[in-house]
Amino acid sequence: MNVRANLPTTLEASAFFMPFSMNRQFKKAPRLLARAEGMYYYTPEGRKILDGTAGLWCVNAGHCRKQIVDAVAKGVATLDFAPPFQMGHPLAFEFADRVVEVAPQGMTKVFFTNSGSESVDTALKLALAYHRVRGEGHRVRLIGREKGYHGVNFGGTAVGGIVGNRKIFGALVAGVDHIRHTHDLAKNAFSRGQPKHGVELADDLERLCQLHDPSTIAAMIVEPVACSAGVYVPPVGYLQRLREICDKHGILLIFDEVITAWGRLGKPFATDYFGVMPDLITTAKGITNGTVPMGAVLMKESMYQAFMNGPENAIELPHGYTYSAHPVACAAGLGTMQVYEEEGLLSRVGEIAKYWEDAAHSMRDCPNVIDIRNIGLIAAIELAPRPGAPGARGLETHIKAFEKGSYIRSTGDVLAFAPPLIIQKAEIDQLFATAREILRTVA
Ligand code: PXG
Ligand code: PLP
Repeated sequence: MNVRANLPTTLEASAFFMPFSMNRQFKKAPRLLARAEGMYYYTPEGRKILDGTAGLWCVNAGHCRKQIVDAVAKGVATLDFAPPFQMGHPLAFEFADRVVEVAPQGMTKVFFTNSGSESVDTALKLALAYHRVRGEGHRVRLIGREKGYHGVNFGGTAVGGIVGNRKIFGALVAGVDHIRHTHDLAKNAFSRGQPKHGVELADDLERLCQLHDPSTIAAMIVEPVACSAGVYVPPVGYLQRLREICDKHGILLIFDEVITAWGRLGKPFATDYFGVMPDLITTAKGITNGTVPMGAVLMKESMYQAFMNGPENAIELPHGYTYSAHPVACAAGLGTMQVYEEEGLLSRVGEIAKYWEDAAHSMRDCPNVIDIRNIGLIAAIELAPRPGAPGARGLETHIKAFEKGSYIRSTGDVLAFAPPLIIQKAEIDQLFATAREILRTVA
């Protein structure tokens, strides 16, 4: 047993193994956040930090919104936990119905999880099981895309396409393949919105169909806009083409909307924005404004009904989490939906997207900038890697931005911007002014 008195007091000696972090570097020079309100974080010393990334792409309504905080407080004091297997509580049903009201037309059933990663693994299992219960158990393959990010569980890691997230974790899941990514600076650098070139990259799915025999493929998963790996906006016509190929071969199309849902593109979901209907949608993050962990998988009625054909005294889907539809998460979600609705946040981005785009592209003359791309309230500035030190410019910018009072995330040498949807023009100016000031100093 570790005796309390012997426990360390400095962060460097702390027990906390930080996720997706440079532990040793961080613990030597921490960047701590102590509280938050609206568009801002505050450090323990009281420094104000403009949140340029909505936390981790999740705090869409801004921080510590009273209605959500109150809903959580009331929720936890009323029902702290209820078993979700063979038992229920009213908020789970109410929240599922509320989500479906906002969801793209035709998405009528909801399976709750606790994160984007769990949503992805749930959707992949649903796809396999759906084929199986319909007598197409030969569809066992799952297709992802290079540079895709689908969370960190085994299924999501396997269909994901970020090498660094995969390579130390063994053989992952059998039967997975990937189509090519869509990043093409030679043709599409400095695109505003959807790039013009690259619809034909979707035909790579057809190539995999020919390679594997399409009747062995269960599902294709893509992020409508690939955010985590560096913001890759789909070329014009690309998602439509993927849909057509999936339809031709009976393959389910999964849109991973963990980031793109809940107003990020100016519509409730990216599915609405692009006008392409997937068979399954995964989401998380903004579903509770990041307050209480929660995720969800949305499906069409026909998929749900495919599972409802067996005996009524049998469990239809042997899958679920202890905390599926957790009552406090449902309370947070209902509070969140109320804020989104009252403030029109799921369509607000449409009003500021042009201003945002212009502000982002005004950075073009900064040193080392090789691309700027944007869609909705998302933007990325790609920097040329420092010779021999890829990622160093990105990280240095992130650290300096924090010192200058802005939270700007870097992924490799790509700076990602995705603030809360409540951002005002003055704050957009401030965010890019900080970035400009720093980029001038990053050699
Ligand atoms: N799918 C997508 C498309 C995501 O963006 C996940 C799944 C996994 O969600 P959870 O809740 O399990 O983390 C994500 C998460 C970044 C960053 O810096 C992005 C995510 C998570 C952490 C960091 O871009 N996206
Ligand atoms: N591992 C063990 C030993 C368990 O008993 C459980 C759940 O009962 C799990 C893992 C899964 O946990 P969760 O349902 O929170 O995902």
